[in-house]
Amino acid sequence: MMFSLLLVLLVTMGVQSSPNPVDCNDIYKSGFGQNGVYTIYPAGPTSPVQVFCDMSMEGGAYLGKWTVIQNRQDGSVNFFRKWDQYKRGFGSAAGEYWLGLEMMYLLTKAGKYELRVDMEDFEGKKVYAQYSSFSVGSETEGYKLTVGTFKDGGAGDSLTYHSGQKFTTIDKDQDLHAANCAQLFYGGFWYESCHNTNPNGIYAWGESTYGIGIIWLSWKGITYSLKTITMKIRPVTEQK
Ligand SMILES: [Ca+2]
Repeated sequence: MMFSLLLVLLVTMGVQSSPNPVDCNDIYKSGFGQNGVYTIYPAGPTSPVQVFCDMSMEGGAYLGKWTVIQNRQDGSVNFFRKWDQYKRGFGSAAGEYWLGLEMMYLLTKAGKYELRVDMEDFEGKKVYAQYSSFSVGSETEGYKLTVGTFKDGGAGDSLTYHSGQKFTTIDKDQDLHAANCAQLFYGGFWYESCHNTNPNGIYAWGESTYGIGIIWLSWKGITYSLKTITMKIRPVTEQK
């Protein structure tokens, strides 16, 4: 009896050792190694948010684990949404979703993160693009995007063009084009005038009218809409 109580106490203490994980790396460190949906608290203990965690290993070395901030895979979620939705996030962590700009801001304000964009075409080919840093400014700063040095995983670089840009939605134009790029290209993004990538565009099953699909220009061009695209971030750790 005493033993059981002690065990329950120890298990409870163990779970509570990281009571409010801010990202998937914290989840992993507290003993959860499976890919899947977990709850994180980037905005504090009263604001839980569900995310998909990619806990996979790379080359055996310990590296931080990936927190998915954006995912497209089947067209099941509508991404043509207004500012408030892009700010708060939408969709399902088990499928397609957008984490939300406020959460991205809070996460990347608290620590240094790198970004990886994984993508796949309808022939089953997979490539990626990686950036040495990723941060999102505050709402006052227009949720401005900043990405660091590009590393090629076969996709080429279609995101550096967007670094330094504010976020634009159908109802909030903060891009550099005379018109509203979100209205022109049916998405919401850190448009410039307008884009080299449109990950939140229309799920178009391969063939896209000019620029409106899920585009990654440097890999498949401006009229190919990808099968999947996933944006994920992890804390930058010192290499030892
Ligand atoms: Ca504009």
